[in-house]
Amino acid sequence: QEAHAAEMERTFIAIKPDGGQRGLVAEIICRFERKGFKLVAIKMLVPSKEFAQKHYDDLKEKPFFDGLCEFLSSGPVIAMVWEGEGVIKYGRKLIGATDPQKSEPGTIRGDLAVVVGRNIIHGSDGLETAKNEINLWFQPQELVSYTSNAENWIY
Ligand code: RTP
Repeated sequence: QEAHAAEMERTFIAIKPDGGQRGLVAEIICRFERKGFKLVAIKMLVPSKEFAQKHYDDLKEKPFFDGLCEFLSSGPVIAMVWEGEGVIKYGRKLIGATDPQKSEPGTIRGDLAVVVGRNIIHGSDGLETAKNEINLWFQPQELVSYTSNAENWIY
C-alpha cells in the first residue's frame, strides 16, 4: 500500500484569486474529489509578485506576463496537490481549455469562467512542470501521505 501510494502521480492545482473571490473553492475541490483524486496538500496564501513571476517563468516573454503575475499576486490563492492515476492529464481535462470561451461545458472553466485573464484555476501541464511547481509552492513536509479507504474502491 505504502509503495503504491508513493508511486502515484501528483499535480499542482491552484485556485487563482478570482476563483476564491467568487466563492468557487468548494465547487472546484468537489470536482476533483468526486472524480476520485486524492488531496495530499492544501494551503491559502497571497503570493508576492516575485513568486508569481517564478511560477510563470516560462511565460516571461508573453505580452500578458506582467498583468498575469500582478493578478496572481492580487489576492488569496488556494494551492493544492492532488494525487491519482493520470491526475496531471485528467486534471487539465477537468479544468478545460485555457480560454473559457473555448472550454467545453462540463469543465471547470467552461462552466464557471468567461475570459482568459480570469480563468479561475491553474493546473500543471506535464510531469516535469508538476514536480517543479509542487517544489516551488510546497515544502516536502507539507505533502501528506495517508491511506484512504476510498482508494480500495476507486482502483
Ligand atoms: P494555466 O497554466 O494557468 O493552467 O493555464 P494554461 O496552461 O492553460 O495556459 P498558459 O498558456 O500556460 O497561460 C497561463 C495563464 O496565462 C493567462 N493567459 N492570458 N492572452 C491572454 O491574455 C492570456 N493567455 C493566457 C491565463 O490565465 C492562463 O491560465
